[in-house]
Amino acid sequence: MMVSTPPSGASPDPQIQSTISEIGNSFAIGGVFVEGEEVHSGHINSTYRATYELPDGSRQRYILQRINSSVFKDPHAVMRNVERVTRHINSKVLRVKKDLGGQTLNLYPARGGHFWTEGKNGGIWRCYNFIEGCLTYDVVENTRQAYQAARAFGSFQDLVSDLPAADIVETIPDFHDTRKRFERLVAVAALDPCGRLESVREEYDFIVDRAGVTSRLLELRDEGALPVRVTHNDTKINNVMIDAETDEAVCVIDLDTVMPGLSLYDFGDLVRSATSPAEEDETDLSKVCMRMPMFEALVEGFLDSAGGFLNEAELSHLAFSGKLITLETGIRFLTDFLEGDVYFKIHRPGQNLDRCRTQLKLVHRIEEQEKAMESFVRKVARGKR
Ligand code: ADP
Ligand code: GN1
Ligand code: MG
Repeated sequence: MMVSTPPSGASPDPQIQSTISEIGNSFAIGGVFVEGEEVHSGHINSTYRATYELPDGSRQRYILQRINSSVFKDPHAVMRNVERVTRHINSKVLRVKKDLGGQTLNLYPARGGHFWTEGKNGGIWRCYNFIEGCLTYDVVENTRQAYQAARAFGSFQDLVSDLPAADIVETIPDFHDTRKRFERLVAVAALDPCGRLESVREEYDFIVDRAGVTSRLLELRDEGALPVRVTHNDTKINNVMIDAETDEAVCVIDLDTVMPGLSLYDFGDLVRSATSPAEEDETDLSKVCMRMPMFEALVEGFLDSAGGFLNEAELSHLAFSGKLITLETGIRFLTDFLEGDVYFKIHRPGQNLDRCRTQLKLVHRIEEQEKAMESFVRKVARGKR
């Protein structure tokens, strides 16, 4: 599925119109409010596209977004990070490339001097420029999109590499600590607050069988083999805007989890979200697979932009990172299902369990091809030395 414009003919929800026009009024944006529509991609924040008409009759679009404050306990800290990161990227793009022709993410100031405003019913809202001419994909359609997305996230890492880690707050502590994610699943399963454990025995056992791998990157980090860098941490494929005509990756979005992390988390989440042709909540598990050509395109793209700074340990764990982050995400979906769906947005009962199942199936598919994936990485890395 891709996300661009809302379904045509859908009648605007009056509640959304009044909320969005009111929130839009708080920001320093020009023109007359025309309409607001909810964007239904993304599992965390509430996102709306707002259209304004300018005096010359042209239209200008913006993204208005309410930060999910049960996921981000300190939304003001999230905003400080996003301000810091967008400022850094914009000034660097201007200084280094001397070109702002491409689109970058920009926050608009709100009345009162901040880059956020508080909604009437609470909640912290922000306003971004709308990245025009682009789509986001939940499922990658071709290898060019995969290559482009991976290259964009590698470049993003390069761009933020000189951002002092001390300037960035950890918006969600231990976000990619797979071991802690696993331990939390075990703790929640022991309590089984919604009485759902019996229905997920198979999935739970699949994860417990793989407990051994959950600490591997953490140990390498603690030994100093894997450097801690400022990373994106949520490189899901629909967090990069892709040009609708050329399939070029135009702009990395969703900056809420930019914080110190491992490069491998970013590559791993690309493998998780870009190699399977199935939707994340697909119920026909026979559709889930790890498409080798997509993996190869991800490796090529990531190494074209990040290959110059990745070390040997990072390179030799690229394939493993795909398996690990897919397992970790399966663990997180299962934990949320057992807890009663309190973290990820769901649109139907059982959706988090379906999401968990596709992740575990993909882990299995990666395991079957892990050797071939590793040898492809070695081949490409050798060629780039
Ligand atoms: P979440 O944290 O809920 O995933 P995102 O910031 O990823 O929120 O936004 C959700 C979706 O909204 C994205 O996948 C994308 O389709 C759309 N979107 C977000 N920011 C922009 C933007 N600046 N321009 C155009 N579309 C955007
Ligand atoms: C969430 O926000 P979104 O939809 O881009 C989640 C990621 C998960 C992903 C799974 C802050 O990403 O960590 O990998 O869902 N974001 C947060 O689809 O938890
Ligand atoms: Mg997102």
